[in-house]
Amino acid sequence: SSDHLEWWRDAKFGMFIHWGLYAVPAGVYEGKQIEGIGEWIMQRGKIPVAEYQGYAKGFNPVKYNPEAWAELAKNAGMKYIVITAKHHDGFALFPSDATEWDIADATPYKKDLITPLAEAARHRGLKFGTYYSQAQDWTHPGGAKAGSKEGGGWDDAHKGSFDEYLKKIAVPQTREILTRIKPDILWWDTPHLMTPERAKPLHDLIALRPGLITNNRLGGGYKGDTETPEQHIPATGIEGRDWETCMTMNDTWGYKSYDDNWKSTEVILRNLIDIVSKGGNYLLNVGPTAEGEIPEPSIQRLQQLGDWMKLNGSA
Ligand code: JFZ
Repeated sequence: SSDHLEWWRDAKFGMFIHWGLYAVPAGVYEGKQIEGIGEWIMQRGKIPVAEYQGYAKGFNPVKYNPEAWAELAKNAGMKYIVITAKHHDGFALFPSDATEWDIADATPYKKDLITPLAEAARHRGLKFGTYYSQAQDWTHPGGAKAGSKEGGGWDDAHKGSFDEYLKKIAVPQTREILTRIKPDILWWDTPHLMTPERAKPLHDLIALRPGLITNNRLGGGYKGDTETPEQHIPATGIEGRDWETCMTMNDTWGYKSYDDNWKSTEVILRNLIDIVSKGGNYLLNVGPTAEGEIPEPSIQRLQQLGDWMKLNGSA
């Protein structure tokens, strides 16, 4: 409940983008469809680190068109975009000096994926946010793994100190994001193993970006600015807190080639109206392919939402 949230409260509707190397296997490992959300395939398939790293060589999103993505969001009536700068697989979609496990060093594409989207968004008057998995990291030694104690994992390469991981990867990368990409929103996720002592150095970095909006998933007792109900709409909103329902259009965040369980445009529109009527924001997800394309069913739905917005004077 402070002024830096003013634009966010007015915004109501944003685009969430889960994009990363998991779009290469796209839900299939060793010829088998792996159950669950696509961006968790490394964990669900217990894929060894060295093997997963091979996906980077197949990640060459030459069809990526950040201008078209920002235009799609804008025309759907969305006012901001939040993209995965690093998800749980530890891979950075921006060039990072803290690691070689990033777009610049590990892929044939080599070019930053995040800053061009920030620029395309801002060029259209949209705000820009970065998702950052601060605790879970399934590649860098010591990173947290859901369901495991410190140092646990499914590969010897996971062994290491969580505190060292925070010091060498999470803190420097958060600083890179805040000073180079300069987002308006920092979207933390899954605070596994986070304590007040561990969260504090990350929390202290927020001061680098005056006005930055953060969510409630840093951990260590920090509440952030916004609640993040996941895949559901609280029946009567959330008393005394700003909130944002994040939701998929099908059943995955990261791209899966065979997930065809798309919500209808009507359902998505009803969700938006329901959420806004209860005082919340709607962060609606798209999961682009490894070539850099937003799936056609998502594009169609966003265009239909835009048609409704124009009829009703909100885009
Ligand atoms: C997390 C991630 O693990 C997932 O891959 C995706 O990025 C999603 C947006 O966030 O998943 C969660 C986090 C929190 C809850 C459920 C799933 N929760 O609080 O119920």
